[in-house]
Amino acid sequence: PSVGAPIADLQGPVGPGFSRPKHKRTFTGFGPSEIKSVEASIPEPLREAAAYSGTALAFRDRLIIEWNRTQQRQTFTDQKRVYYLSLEFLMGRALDNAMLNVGMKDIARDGLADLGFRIEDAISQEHDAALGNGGLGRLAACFLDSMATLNYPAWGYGLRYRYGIFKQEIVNGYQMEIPDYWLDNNPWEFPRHDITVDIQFYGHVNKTYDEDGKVVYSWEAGETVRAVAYDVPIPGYRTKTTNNLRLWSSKASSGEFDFQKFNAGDYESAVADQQTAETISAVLYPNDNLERGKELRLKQQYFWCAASLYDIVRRFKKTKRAWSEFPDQVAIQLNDTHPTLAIVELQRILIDVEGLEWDEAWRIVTGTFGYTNHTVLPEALEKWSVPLMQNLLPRHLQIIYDINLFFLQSVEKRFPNDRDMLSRVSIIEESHPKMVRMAYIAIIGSHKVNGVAELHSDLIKTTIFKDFVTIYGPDRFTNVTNGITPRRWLHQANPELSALIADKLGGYDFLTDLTLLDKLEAFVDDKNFRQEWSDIKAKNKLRLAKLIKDVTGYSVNPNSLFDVQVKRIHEYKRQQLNIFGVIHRYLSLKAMTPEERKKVVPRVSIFGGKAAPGYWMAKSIIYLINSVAAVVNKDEEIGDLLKVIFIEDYNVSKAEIICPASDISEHISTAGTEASGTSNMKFVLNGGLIIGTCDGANIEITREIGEQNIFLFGNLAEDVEDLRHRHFYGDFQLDPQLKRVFDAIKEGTFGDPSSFTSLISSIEEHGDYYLVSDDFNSYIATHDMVDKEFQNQEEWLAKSITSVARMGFFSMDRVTNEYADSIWNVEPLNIADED
Ligand code: NTF
Repeated sequence: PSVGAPIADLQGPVGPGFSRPKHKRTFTGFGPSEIKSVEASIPEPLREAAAYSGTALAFRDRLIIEWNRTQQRQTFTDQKRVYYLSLEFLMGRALDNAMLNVGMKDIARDGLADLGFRIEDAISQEHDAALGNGGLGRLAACFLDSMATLNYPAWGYGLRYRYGIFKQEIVNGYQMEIPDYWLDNNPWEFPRHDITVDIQFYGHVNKTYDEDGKVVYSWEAGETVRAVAYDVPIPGYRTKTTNNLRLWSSKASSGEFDFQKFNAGDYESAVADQQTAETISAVLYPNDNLERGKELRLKQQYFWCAASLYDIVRRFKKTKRAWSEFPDQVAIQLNDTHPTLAIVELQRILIDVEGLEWDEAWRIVTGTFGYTNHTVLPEALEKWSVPLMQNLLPRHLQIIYDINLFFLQSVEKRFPNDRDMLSRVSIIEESHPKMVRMAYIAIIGSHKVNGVAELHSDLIKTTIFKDFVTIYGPDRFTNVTNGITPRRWLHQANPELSALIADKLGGYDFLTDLTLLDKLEAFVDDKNFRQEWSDIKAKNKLRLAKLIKDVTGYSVNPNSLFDVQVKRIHEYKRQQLNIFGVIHRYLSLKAMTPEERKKVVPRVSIFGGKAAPGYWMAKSIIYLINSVAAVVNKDEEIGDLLKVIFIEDYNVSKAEIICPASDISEHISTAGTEASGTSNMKFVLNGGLIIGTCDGANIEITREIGEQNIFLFGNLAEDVEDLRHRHFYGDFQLDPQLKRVFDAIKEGTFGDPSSFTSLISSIEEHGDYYLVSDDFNSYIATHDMVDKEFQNQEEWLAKSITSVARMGFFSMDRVTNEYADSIWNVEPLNIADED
C-alpha cells in the first residue's frame, strides 16, 4: 500500500530490524530526525495508517518464511492433514495476534516508539476481518489459532467475501446497516492467481454406458464460474508452524469481460457475466441461527465445497496413494451443515470422475468426514428445496437420492415394520415442495457427529437426531465442549492480567497449557496479588468507559457495577429479558426515598450486538434498549445509579476491550436453546462473574468453577417443553413485576408505545415462547443477589480469582486435541528451525 511504503522502507531490511534491535540502533539510513521532517508533511491519520502498514508488512514478511517452510515440511512428511470447512471465519484483527505469536510485540513497540508512534494506535488502524456472524465463525477462528499452536497440519477453507458482516450504526435508536467493504489495503491475504478451479452449475446429466456396459453419468453444466484462491497465513503461538487459511473468490471463468461484445458497443452485457460470477463471493449472509433457503446461498455453498474438494483431492493425488488410503490422509470437519455438499461432491468425484464403485467410494467418504452441529433451533436447520437443487445441481440431487435409497434400505432391513421411522429419517422431507434435509446427509455421510456442550450434545441425541442414535448406536455421536483461545482472549485482550498471572506462575506457559491456571488458587489470599488483580479490573473498566464515551457520548462512572450483555440480538438469547429487568430496576429506583437510594449499588447496563437486517423483533429490542437509555441516562434524580449503554457495531476488536471490563455478564438464553455460547468463557477467563441460565456451556462452567461462583437462575431445559405446552393451552399468567414493566412501556415512559407492541404481545398474548415471564421473577431476585454480593468486594474478588484459576478446561487447545484424537485421528508435526 502506498501510504505504508515509506515507513516500511525506513525500517530497513524487513525482519532484522525487529528481531535484532541493536541493528536498528546502528542502521545508517534515516534517523528519527529525518523521519520527523518527512512526518511533518503527512497528516496524522495517514501517518498512523502508514505505521500500521509498515509494521504489518514487516511481520507479514516473517510469516511468509515460516508459512512456506511449514507447507514444504507438511508436504514432505505427507502425514494426515485436517481440513476445516467453514462458511464463516470471524478473525478480527491480525497484526497484534501476529506480533504476540512470534513473540516480538515489545520490539515492535520500541521500534514504533522511536518513530513517534504508540503501538496501540497503529494496531487500531486495522480493519476487522469480519467474515462471520457470531459464535460459529469465531469458533472457526479459534480453531485455526489452536491448530497452528499445537502444530497440527491443518488448513481452513472458506469464502473470500468482498463484504463481511455489515457495520451497525445506531440512528435515532434504530439499527442501520452499512456495507463492510474490508479488502482495501489488506496485507494479510495473498492472491494465488495460479490456483484456480472452474466450478460448474445448472445443466443436465447424461447417461451413457462404458465398454463393459456399466452405466456412466456425466454432468453437462450450463454455467461455469472460476474460483481463485486467496491464502492467509495463520501463525501459531510460540511455534514455527504457520498454517494456511484458503479463501475462494469467484470470477468469470473467461477471466475477463467479453471483449467482443464490448467492442460491438454492448457494454452492459459485456460485463454481465463477470458480475454474475463475482456475485457468488460478494457478501456474507448476515443471519445468525437462521437459514432462509436462498439460491445464491446454495451457490456459495457448492462453489466453496467444490473448489475446496478439488484442491484437497489434487493434493492427495500427488502422493500417488491408493484411494482406499484417502481417509488415512485426509480428515474434513464440517462446521455445521453449511458444507454438507462436500460429502455429495466427494462421492461424485469418486464414482463419476475416478470410476470407483459406489460402496468403496462411500466407505472413503464416511471415513473422511466429521460433522459438528451447532444448533437445535428448527429455523436454523438447513433444508433446500428439491426443485432448486434439481435446477442448480442435477447430478448431486441424483446422488443424494441414491444415498437416501441405500440408507433407507438398510434401515428397513433392521426395522422392518416401522414405516414412520423411514419417513422420519428420510433425507427427503415429503412436503410441498419436497425438501432436502442437510443435517441428515451430514450424519449419514460422517463417521462422527458432535455437539458443542454437554447439554446440547445430549439434546441432539434425544430430540432432533434421536432416530439416528437408534440406527447407528451411540458411538457415532459425541460431545466436544467448545473453548476459546487464551492467546487472543486473555493475553492479547488483557495484557496486564496475563502479565500478573505470568508473574505468579513463573512464565507464560499457561498460555499453551491453560490448566496451569489452577496454581493461581494458592494466591487467592495474597494481599498484594489481590490488590493488583482489582487494579487491573479497574483499569480495564476505565478503558471501556473511554470507549463508551467515544462511541455513545455518555460518561459512565467506572466505579459502578458493569453489567454486560454482548452477542447477536436474538429472542432466544433474551436481551428483552435483560432490558425489561433494567426497566424494573429503574422503576424501583424511582419509587425509592433518597435514603434508600444511598444504599443502592450504581450500575451500568451495557449492551452490544447486531440484529439480522430482516429480523424485525430483534430490531425492536435494540430500539427499546436505546429508548430506555435515552430516558434513564438523562434522569438527574437517578444520576449514576443507573446508566444504560448500547455500544454500536459490536465486533471482535470491541469484544477485546469489553470482555476484560465486566463485573458481571449475562448469558441468559432460554434453557435448551444456546448450544454452547463462548463469550461466557471469555468473560470468566478475564475475571468477570456471570449470571446465566442452566444452558449451553454455562453448565460446564458451573461444574468447573463451582456453584458458589456463578449466578444461576431460571427454569431448566427439561421443563421448557411442558411450560410451552401449558402456555399454548392458555395456562399463562404474566409475572406481576413484569406486568409493571409493561404498564410503564404502554404508558409511554420510553416513547411511543406502539413501537414495542409486538415485543410485548409476543409474551402477553402469543404464548411467551422464550419463557421471559416464567423466568422474570428469578432473574430479578438473582440480580438483587448480585448487588448484595458486589458490596462485599473482598468476597467478589475471591470469586473472580478462583473462577479464573479453574477455567483451564475451556482452552481451545483442549478442544482441538479432543477433535484430533477422537474424530480426526491426526498427529502434530513439529516444524524445526533447520527444516
Ligand atoms: C452457534 N450456532 C451457537 O448458537 C452457539 O451457542 C455456539 O457457541 C456457537 O455456534 C459455536 O459452537 C450457530 O451459529 C448456528 F449457525 F449453528 F446456528
